[in-house]
Amino acid sequence: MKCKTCGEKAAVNLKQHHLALCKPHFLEWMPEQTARFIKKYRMFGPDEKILVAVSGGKDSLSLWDILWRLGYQVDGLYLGLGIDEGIAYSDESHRLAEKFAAQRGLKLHVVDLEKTYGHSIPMLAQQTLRGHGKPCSVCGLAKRHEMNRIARDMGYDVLATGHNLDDEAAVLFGNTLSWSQEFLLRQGPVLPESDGLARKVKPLCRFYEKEMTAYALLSGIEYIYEECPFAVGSTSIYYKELLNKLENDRPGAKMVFYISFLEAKSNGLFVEPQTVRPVLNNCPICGQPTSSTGECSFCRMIKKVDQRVQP
Ligand code: Q46
Ligand code: ZN
Ligand code: ZN
Repeated sequence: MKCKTCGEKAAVNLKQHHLALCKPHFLEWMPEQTARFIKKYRMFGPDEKILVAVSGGKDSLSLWDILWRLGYQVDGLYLGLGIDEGIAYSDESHRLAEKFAAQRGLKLHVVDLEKTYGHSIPMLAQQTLRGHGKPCSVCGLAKRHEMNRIARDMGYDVLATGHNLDDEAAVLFGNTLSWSQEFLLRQGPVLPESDGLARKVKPLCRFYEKEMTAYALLSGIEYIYEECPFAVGSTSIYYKELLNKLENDRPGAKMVFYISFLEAKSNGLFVEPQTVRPVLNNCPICGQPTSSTGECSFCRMIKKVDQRVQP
């Protein structure tokens, strides 16, 4: 197969786009497409300060690389979750995120949960869930809280995450199975800023996972291959497998599923109900907006665990 642009031997075959490209042209095509999506969905402008949440995986490091190549002012944020079940997942992903930043002279903020709050994710999960369920709910709450805190405190305009099309299609599939109106309304490439919450964007939401792997490998990004050990057996992986079966039989189905949803949404299929929005208060501990009248759920969780583990 030959590169559509130069006729040299192709390195990747993007079946769903009917496009084969050699390595240099693929590495040009990905940032060009990303720039197109940033503009199309009005994610951010050239003067805005971007904070990328990096996990040490292929998607977030590739996103950082692409935004840097496109010339944006973009720093990274690594959250040390303290996960070392079976493999030193957090240590290794931290090492790779640091290495990536150092190689390019980029700034990486690091927040270690255990050092900052006294508890890692497995500790918090152990104390709050008491052995019932995976730590992902606790982890999601902590990640949202910390990403917003750093974005706000350090003066970033926008928070970018490396969710790809496979991630977004799996979330959409889950939201559709239960017709979760609230989640369907919030799902999309941009979640606007509101009441002290940073704008969130997903510039890779139209790239297949396979494309992201090809970008990371061909551009020589060293990333952690292992998934978080708690991801094993998760519902989102199950949905991804189902969607991959569909994609195998009907190439492009995943993309159509997601893009049609975005189009339907912009055509008014999901209309925000005319209800009064809850008044948000500021958490007395961290100052972040919360719908509760007291502390936010993250600070409540930390306080509860502090009390439990006190000798
Ligand atoms: S939520 Fe769950 Fe992830 Fe946190 S505990 Fe691991 S799998 S890292 S995206
Ligand atoms: Zn070429
Ligand atoms: Zn709080």
